[in-house]
Amino acid sequence: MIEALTSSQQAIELEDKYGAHNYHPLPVVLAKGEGVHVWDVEGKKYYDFLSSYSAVNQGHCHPKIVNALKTQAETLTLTSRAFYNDVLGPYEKYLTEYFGFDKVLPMNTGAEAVETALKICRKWGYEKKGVPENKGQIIVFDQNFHGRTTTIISFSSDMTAKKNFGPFTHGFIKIAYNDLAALEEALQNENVVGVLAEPIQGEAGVNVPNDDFIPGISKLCKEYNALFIADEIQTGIARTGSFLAVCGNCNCQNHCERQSTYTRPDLVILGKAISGGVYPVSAVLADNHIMEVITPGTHGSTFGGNPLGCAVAMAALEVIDDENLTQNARKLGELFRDRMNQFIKTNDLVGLVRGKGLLNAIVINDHPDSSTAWDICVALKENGLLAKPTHGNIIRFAPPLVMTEEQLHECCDIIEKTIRDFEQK
Ligand code: IF1
Repeated sequence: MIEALTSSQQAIELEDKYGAHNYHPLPVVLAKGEGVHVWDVEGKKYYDFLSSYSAVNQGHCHPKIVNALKTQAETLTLTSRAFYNDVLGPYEKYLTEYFGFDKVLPMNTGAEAVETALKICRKWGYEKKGVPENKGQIIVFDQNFHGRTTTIISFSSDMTAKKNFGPFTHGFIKIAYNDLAALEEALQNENVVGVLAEPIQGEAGVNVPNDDFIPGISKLCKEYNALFIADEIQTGIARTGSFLAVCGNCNCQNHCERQSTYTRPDLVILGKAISGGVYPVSAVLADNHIMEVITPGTHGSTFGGNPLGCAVAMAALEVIDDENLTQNARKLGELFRDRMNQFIKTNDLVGLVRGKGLLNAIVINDHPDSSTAWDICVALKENGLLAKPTHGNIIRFAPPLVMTEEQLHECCDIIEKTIRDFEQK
């Protein structure tokens, strides 16, 4: 019998005693979520300004997505891929048409999808580009975050995520982000089979590259016959004010119309908000000439493409359209950065604000090793808004995309008041 929790402190003590200490959460214990709000065990209400790292773009417990979960859960949850099921095909059609690719390989977590994309890229390199087997190299970028499997941390810059987990996987070349000259130099290596990039580096502190960086990756990959792999796990699904962050400044209202500014990667990796934070779903999208290197027995997963996840994902993506969340993210993101830039003129603690759509961050004017950003997040919690530093002195602000303009202004009021009070301490 699971004992009912009577206090937040009790929950924290249970996690401390029985759970691995692989996180250092803010001292708040959530018990309920609805839209842009969450409540703790004692019933205190908060604005969620992290959205579970951009997995809850559609808002907590969105009724349409939860209903899709319930309906499918009472019908058929898992068949494995040993057999067909009546949801996977329709989902694959829906997803590939939604984002404009020929095929999808369905997986579960983001890291699994990243691993899948790396495997597809390597196999394409050997079987299509003619790179000698086991010599394939994939270019990655400093300060990347793509997950926590052994292969992925093999090319991480974060020693905390990497130290003492070796030996590591070979075949990766790491270069400076946002540097097309360095990329062209690295592409001189004929064994390069791909380039893996986040359109905006989330964990690095919402690192927004120059406008020409993403299109430049695509152009150079075509020139040097390498695959451009876009990791849109955190930036995708309307978060940055377009369906995919690689859509750049594309203003199309439809999915992936080949607008002039649209950069089309060779592989797109999706996760997190593809299911609205209701169920683990991830995916790799590519066209036939790439995806055809995957044949029976070369890749798979017990839960990959399960009916429950497919039903949830279709509902979650419909919500993005139904509620115009891409346009809302773009509009509210501009509003948020305007408010923060006005605020920055009035105080010394916040150095700058940066981001795109509703993926933003502020840089605190203190040493990255100081606890100031953390302490500000604890003070924000006391004032009813939940956010968490990415690294050191950077606080990421990423509310659900269903937020209204009035709610966003209220949140900016909370952020500004909290930092002003903090500064006056
Ligand atoms: C943690 C960070 C964010 C991701 C990108 C792949 C993955 C992620 C761009 C892997 C996952 C999560 C993981 C979670 C915290 C969070 C995170 F702080 F770790 F870096 F969002 F910035 N590509 N990001 O952001 O997807 O396997 O987790 O489903 O590991 O602490 P996953």
